[in-house]
Amino acid sequence: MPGNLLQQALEEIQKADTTTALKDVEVKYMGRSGQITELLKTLKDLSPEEKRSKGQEIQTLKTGFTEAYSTRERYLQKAEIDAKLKAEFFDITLNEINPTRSLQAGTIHPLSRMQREVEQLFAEMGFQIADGPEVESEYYNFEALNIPSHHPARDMQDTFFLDHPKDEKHGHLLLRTHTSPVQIRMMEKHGAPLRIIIPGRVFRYEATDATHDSTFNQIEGLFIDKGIGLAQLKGVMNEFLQRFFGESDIKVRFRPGYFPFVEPGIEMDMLWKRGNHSKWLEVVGAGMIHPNVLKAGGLDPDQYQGWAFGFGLTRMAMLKYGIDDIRHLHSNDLRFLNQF
Ligand code: FA5
Repeated sequence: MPGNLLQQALEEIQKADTTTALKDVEVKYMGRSGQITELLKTLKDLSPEEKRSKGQEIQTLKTGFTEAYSTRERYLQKAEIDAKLKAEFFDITLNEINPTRSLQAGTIHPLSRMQREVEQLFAEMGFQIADGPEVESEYYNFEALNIPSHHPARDMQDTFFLDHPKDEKHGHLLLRTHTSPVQIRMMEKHGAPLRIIIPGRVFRYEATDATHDSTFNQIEGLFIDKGIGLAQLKGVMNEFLQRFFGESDIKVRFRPGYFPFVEPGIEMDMLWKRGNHSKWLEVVGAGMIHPNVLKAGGLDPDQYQGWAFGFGLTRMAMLKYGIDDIRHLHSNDLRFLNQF
């Protein structure tokens, strides 16, 4: 009976829960010797009238089957794709759940952290923060700082020169050997009074060892106003060191130092403890700004005085964290960096 047959086929189509099972139902009814196919084969033995009525019945059966089949097929295909996608879902919480895989979060480099700390301390003392270019001219790095060419003081800071044509006014380009050239740039730009610090990287063409690197960080300080003296410089430096190193028993010594851009000049050393023995480590150069430097910055030395200092930030990091070789700080060695 075609009506019963359709009923039975539709039930089987609904029951098929995979596309493979559905395919089996299709074979069972519509395959080469499927039940509907077999019914069609019987048509040829019937009389023309019977053929017409039976033919129509079988045709309705076939259409009913095909429609139900395609609807079910589309449904099952979609369900199978959805299941597949669900299985491919990327679980972003996996790293937290799985204790064998830890997430490596980056941290701030000890030098950057120290620089921020120093900036904060000076900001609290009323200093502004500025910066200047790492590629400088001979003029700003030396000339304007009272170090003319052929002055022996140029040899105090061995220099990386850039392969670049010489400029008439500013001379060769170079990698700045200290942060002091920014003193001139600040005077030119802002005039006086000034109270700023200038952190930055500096470069020297010199052999490295445990306390010397060819790239290191300095913090320049600049204070220009009327009636300024060395006493304030010492006061600010002491205050800064006390805040920076906290209550720890730091030992410092001041001594006269020579820099062409200050007069008088001083240097300060700090006691660096390495195991059983300790050694004085030069940490900062400073002094009263030379009148020629004020003039180069466009200021009148009869009206304004000032002092400046240049801290070796990298050396201070060695003292603060007990680092025994300055080169660790630029090694990018995670065994070293992970300690901070
Ligand atoms: C200067 O660079 C002067 N511009 C400092 C200054 C500024 C003096 C303002 C007066 C007024 P000096 O070459 O000494 O000076 O370097 C300053 C500090 O940088 C040193 O005290 C030391 O702490 C650090 N330093 C110098 N050379 C190196 C190096 N190769 N590696 C690491 N730190 C260094």
